[in-house]
Amino acid sequence: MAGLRGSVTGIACVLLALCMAVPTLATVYTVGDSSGWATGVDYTTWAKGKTFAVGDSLVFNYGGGAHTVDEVNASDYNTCTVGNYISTDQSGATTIPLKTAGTHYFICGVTGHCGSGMKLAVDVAAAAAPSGTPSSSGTPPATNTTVTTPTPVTTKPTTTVPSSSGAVSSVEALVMTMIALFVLVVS
Ligand SMILES: [Cu+2]
Repeated sequence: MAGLRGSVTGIACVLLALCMAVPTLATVYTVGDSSGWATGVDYTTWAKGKTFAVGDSLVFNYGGGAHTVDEVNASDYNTCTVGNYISTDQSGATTIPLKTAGTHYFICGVTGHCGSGMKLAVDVAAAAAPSGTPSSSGTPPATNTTVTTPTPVTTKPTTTVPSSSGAVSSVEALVMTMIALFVLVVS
C-alpha cells in the first residue's frame, strides 16, 4: 500500500502548493465591522489583533453628514481636538487608503463624538513587500467617496458581468481535477 499512500501524499502536497500560490491581496478593513463608524463602539478593541500594512485600506460606514472621518495627529487624537484635521470626509462611506507606515489617527469631527468613542488609531506596518512592489508613487488617493444621493437605480439590466475571474476559475478547475484524481486513487 506504499504506492497509494505515496500518491495521496503527493496530491496533498500539490493541493497545499496551489493554496499557497493564491496571492494575498491588500486587505480592506471595515471599521467597526457591522457597527460601522458610530458612537459607543470601542475601536481600540476592534483594532486589537488586526495587522495593518501599507496598501491596506479602511472603510468607514456611517450616515452621511452624521459623522466625519478626520485624520488627525497624535496630539489631537489624544485630546479629541477637532478642526486641525489632515484630511476630512463626511460622505457616509469613507475609504482611507493606508499609504504610509506608522500610526494613523482618526476621529469624528462632530462635537462630543470623539469623546464618545469615535476615535481610531491604527499601526500601519511597511508593506509586506515581496520583490518588486508596484511603486505607490504617482497614484492619486482615489478616495472612494461613494455618492450619497439616493440615485434612482437606472433600470438598465446590462449587469451580465461574469464576476468570476479567469485566474480563480482555472485554479478551481485544477483543484476539482485534483479531488477527482484523489477519489479515483483512493477508491
Ligand atoms: Cu460622529
